[in-house]
Amino acid sequence: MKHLFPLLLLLAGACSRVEAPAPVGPVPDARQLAWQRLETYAFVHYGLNTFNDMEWGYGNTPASTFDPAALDCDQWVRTLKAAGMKGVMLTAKHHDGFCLWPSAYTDYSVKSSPWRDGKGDLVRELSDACRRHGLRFGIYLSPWDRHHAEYGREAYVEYFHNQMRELLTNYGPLFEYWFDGANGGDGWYGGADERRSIDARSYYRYEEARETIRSLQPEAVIFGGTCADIRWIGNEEGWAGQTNWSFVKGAGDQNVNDFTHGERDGDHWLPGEVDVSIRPGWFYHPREDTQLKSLSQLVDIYYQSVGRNANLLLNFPVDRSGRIAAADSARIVAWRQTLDAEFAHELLAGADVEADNVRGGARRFAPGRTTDGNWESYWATDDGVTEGVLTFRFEAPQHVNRLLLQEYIPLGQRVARFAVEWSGDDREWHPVETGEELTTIGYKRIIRFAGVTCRALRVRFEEARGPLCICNVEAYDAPVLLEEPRIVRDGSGMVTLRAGDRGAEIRYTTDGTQPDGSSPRYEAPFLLPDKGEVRALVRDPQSGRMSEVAARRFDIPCGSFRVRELEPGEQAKMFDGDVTTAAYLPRGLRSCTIDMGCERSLTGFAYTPDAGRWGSGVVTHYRLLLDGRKVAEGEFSNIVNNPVEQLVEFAPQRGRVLRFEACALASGDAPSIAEFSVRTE
Ligand code: FUL
Repeated sequence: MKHLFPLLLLLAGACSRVEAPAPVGPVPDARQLAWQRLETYAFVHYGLNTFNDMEWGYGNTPASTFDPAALDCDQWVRTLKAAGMKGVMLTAKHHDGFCLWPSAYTDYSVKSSPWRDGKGDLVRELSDACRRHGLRFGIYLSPWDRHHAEYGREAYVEYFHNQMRELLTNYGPLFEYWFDGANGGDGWYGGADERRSIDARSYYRYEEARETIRSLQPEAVIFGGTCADIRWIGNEEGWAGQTNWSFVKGAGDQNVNDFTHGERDGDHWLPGEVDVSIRPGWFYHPREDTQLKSLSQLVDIYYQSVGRNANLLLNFPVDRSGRIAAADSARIVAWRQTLDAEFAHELLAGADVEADNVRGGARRFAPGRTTDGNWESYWATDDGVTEGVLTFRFEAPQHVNRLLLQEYIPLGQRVARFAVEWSGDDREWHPVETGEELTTIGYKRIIRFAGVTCRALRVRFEEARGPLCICNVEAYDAPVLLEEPRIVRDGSGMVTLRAGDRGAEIRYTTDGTQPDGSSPRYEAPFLLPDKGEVRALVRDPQSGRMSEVAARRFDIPCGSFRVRELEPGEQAKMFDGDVTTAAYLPRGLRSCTIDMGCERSLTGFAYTPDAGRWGSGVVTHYRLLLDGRKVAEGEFSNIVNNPVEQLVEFAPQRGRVLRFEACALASGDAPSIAEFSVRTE
């Protein structure tokens, strides 16, 4: 009888039509659903900043500076398509107000530049290239405009809406429309050169903007503003929360309490988008040519965004010539090839699937729906059943290290906690080893775990907001990733090389040449007491396969410098090459005095704030004195959103004692210094 029961249920289910589970709100609309399925698409930051080596132009740079010699949108789109990107978003206008299209409402645009003799239209060229290659196109239009004389007053809002209409009308269908939330206050503003503050919630008239977008571009999802369809994920580092609900309390994205995780009791569908740049900055800076994110960092970003129920908007800072730099294209194509290799052979398609509950016993909701390759069909449980077990059995032992899960989100996001287990004999079960909290799933969740050879895998759904609706489960055996090594130098000049994989060996050079399999093998930390460059790679001794090359250029070590205001233990954190340890100046102090021990000829300095989760004291405006003379002063643009090393260069200056002054802080009342170093002649 025990065995007959499921059969009878199935028969009963086949005879009567079993209703689909009722939605558990909130649910996505068709536009949000179509967007979610794009998963990965590209951002391009391009404009006057590219030519001025800036992140946030002030709004006073002449339009004539914009002069790419070999701009080629086909090259961008071909590269991005090869990287599996489904669309491209362009900064049609960034905070500096310069327009990449010949707007009828201003001369501060490509039409006043030498590029294509003032007849160019970059928005047109890119949207056309996207159409030719079958990619979607999207627009970023900065609400903040540091150039416009009327910014802060009514006339600017008219201008902003007029420009929006131009972009929505003239360039074909858009998949996404981005309103950036940044507003630093100060700007050139037609020569006024002052600080202007606005109330972003009311000033830009976002409600009206939404109506315009809806009527002219019904497919476009809106990012930012007060009526968003998707939400920022809360950082520019490339990760979503391990718990990531696609909804929040209240409409719009300006009153979200938790961007990174969403809100379980939310009533408004607002899925997350992870925006991050392939280099430290959003715009191109020659000094970042060697600071591309590594292959393994980019692979991590994929798992921490798409693998955590968010979409990935990956930025490419197109270079001054007007092309995606060769290293960036090679890296991103390698990234796609790595992901393709990781997801090459799906293992559950032929496996036997069983569930402990099937909605109404109906075939339509059977567990096999999770492996039929059809996203529209799903396994569901009965009303009131919010826990369940899905078991997959292999014919022969199988090595597995990835599991991909998808909920059928048209009916809402439900799962709040689950476990993944494996068994070698179908009797004893063990949890897989993963660093991840197994909580939410949503549109897609991908779990990486230490490989196991198993006869069976099972997913125990332990908590959900309603009956389970799982439309897809996949398993993979991803090949070992040869991560390039990490290169770190401490204050005394000792260099440590670290590989992600303990089974791999490291080969390196210190003379600026490319290492290969015959370069010296790294055994222990070594001394690099002066300026120099270290390059290293990881090699799999079995197959001889090698990783990409990691390279770092160092100036003199600063561990012998003395900071008058700090205890030795605290000052060491500024010079130890480790950005995860930060010195804080004593409360009330806004500057520190650094004695270099002897006179030196300096050409620059670099500052890194405490970018840790709980870090504060980020210096946004600085002044540097050398033996009492001012040698540099300015703003670290966008340091709050992107708290990476900030390099400031100047004409050579001789001296011994430096004074680093924090003229303004973004948060906290004590300046933080995770790293400080000098550039010498
Ligand atoms: C931020 C901006 O301030 C950055 O410059 C960049 O455009 C990034 C995508 O958004 O808020």
